[in-house]
Amino acid sequence: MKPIDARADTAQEPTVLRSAVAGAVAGAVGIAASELVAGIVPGAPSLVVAVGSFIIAKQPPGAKDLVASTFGTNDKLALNIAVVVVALLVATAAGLLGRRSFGNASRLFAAFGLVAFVAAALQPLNSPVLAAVNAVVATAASLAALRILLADAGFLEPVRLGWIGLGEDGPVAPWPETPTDPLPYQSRRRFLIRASGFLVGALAMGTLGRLLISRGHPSGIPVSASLPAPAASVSPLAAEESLTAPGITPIVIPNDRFYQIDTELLVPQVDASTWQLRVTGMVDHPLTFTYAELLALPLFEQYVTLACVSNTVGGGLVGNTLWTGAHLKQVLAQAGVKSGATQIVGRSVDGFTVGFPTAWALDPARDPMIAVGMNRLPLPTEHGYPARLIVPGLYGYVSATKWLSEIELTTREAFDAYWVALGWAKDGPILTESRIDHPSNSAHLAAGPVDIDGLAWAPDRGVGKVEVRIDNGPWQTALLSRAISKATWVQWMLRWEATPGTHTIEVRATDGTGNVQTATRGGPLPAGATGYDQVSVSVT
Ligand SMILES: Nc1nc2c(c(=O)[nH]1)N[C@H]1C(S)=C(S)[C@@H](COP(=O)(O)O)O[C@H]1N2
Ligand SMILES: [Mo]
Repeated sequence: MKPIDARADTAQEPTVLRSAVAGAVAGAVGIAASELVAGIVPGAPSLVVAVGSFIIAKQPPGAKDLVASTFGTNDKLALNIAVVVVALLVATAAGLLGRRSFGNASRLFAAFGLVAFVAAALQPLNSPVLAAVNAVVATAASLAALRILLADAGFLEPVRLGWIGLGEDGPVAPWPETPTDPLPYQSRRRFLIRASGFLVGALAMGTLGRLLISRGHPSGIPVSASLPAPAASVSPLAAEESLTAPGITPIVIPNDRFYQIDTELLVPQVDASTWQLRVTGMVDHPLTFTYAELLALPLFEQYVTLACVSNTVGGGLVGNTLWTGAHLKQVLAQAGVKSGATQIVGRSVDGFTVGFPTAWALDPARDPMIAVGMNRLPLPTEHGYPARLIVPGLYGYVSATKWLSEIELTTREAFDAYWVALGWAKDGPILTESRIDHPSNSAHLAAGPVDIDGLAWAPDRGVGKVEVRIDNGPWQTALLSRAISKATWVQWMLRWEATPGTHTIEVRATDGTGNVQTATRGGPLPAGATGYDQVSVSVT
């Protein structure tokens, strides 16, 4: 490289701005390096994700409202971005500190690395060793970049080979008395070139790291391609079990369109060849199943509608699909449930927990399952591969443990599951709900016949009736698809002669026991959202 002649270049006094930029760029280099390590090294946690997950896990009780939406894919992205922004602000502060004392800047970076390490190491799926390695990589990369940039900015002596200036105290390059006599190594051009070079490098490393992380580790865990034939399978759906209307939400949601809710920023990649499911607690015979042993149990299929308690009225956090799995009751019988074991706790490899009454699971009217398949394919990773619980009639947060690792029999009093401890109801029966899918809110329609359609569910009491009313008029009974079972949703439809003007359409469902959906608006905290879904349309 051609030596830079500081006198020919615009030599300048080191500026506050440059130290701030140096800090932020150094922070970006550290974050990007750690993301790259997380992408390349199997098992190394992403520190960004670790800090985000830590925030989700440590939220104050009752705050799921805020975090419920955080579970949506976009909000998870937002949380990741927020973590990066905060980290860059801290790094900027380190840059500013570095003007007076590189030692203090180092300590701030090291403290931040320590926080990221603790956040990562506290999560059950992360290896503390790899978390430590990654935090050290991030800290060292940031410090090296900061040391070089602060020198380029004129705050420190130029970096000599093999020395990144760790622990050095105070600016070692006193500013000369006269601005006409700059130190030879101070150069605005060199600072700009190097800072932008580092930034581009950080973007490249970060992008590559993220890509590798989201595609799973290169040494990727194989997901089994098919399931054994179930001992009992369902027959194809009858024609009456679906309504035909253009664009109507299908009775069975395809796997890639099924809603996803969990506390994970990156879903656990479980290796089914080493995975085990344990049945523990108040049982006569604790059991352990490998994936092969679980698949060797008599498998059965059933359609069950799963819903999220944090779904708002009219929202999409609900889905119906064909699950394949083992009978939970059979596994419990094999284990021998002790009397007094009133709660079944489902634990996930990631530490997430659910809890539901043993009596609910053992009720002869329902067949809860240890599910291994969705729409006749192995569970997708996002939906709990290799196994999860599906308990008809209960919200997911009390029942549907994904990446299941343990079923523990205990008492209701002895344990509060993940969301219950955060202020959500201990019992989570799915409320009777109905939703208008068409027309959409604020739609413009032509006068004449309009088909209104949507879904209604009340697992596992069944849907008895769906009614629609226009502009507070009389409730009109809608046409229903024939319910597959009491545990599934139904489609409904009503033909309406739309007249010019603005109209409000409302829907309500009655469950199989004759109880009408709650009209009062409320929730979703603590037990689910109530109130009727409604849309406004203008007709011309
Ligand atoms: N391990 C684990 N399982 C979990 C959760 C979670 O955060 N972690 N969320 C639960 C919640 S709140 C719901 S609504 C369902 C959603 O299942 P799905 O993502 O397959 O739709 O999973 C449940 N199982
Ligand atoms: Mo949920």
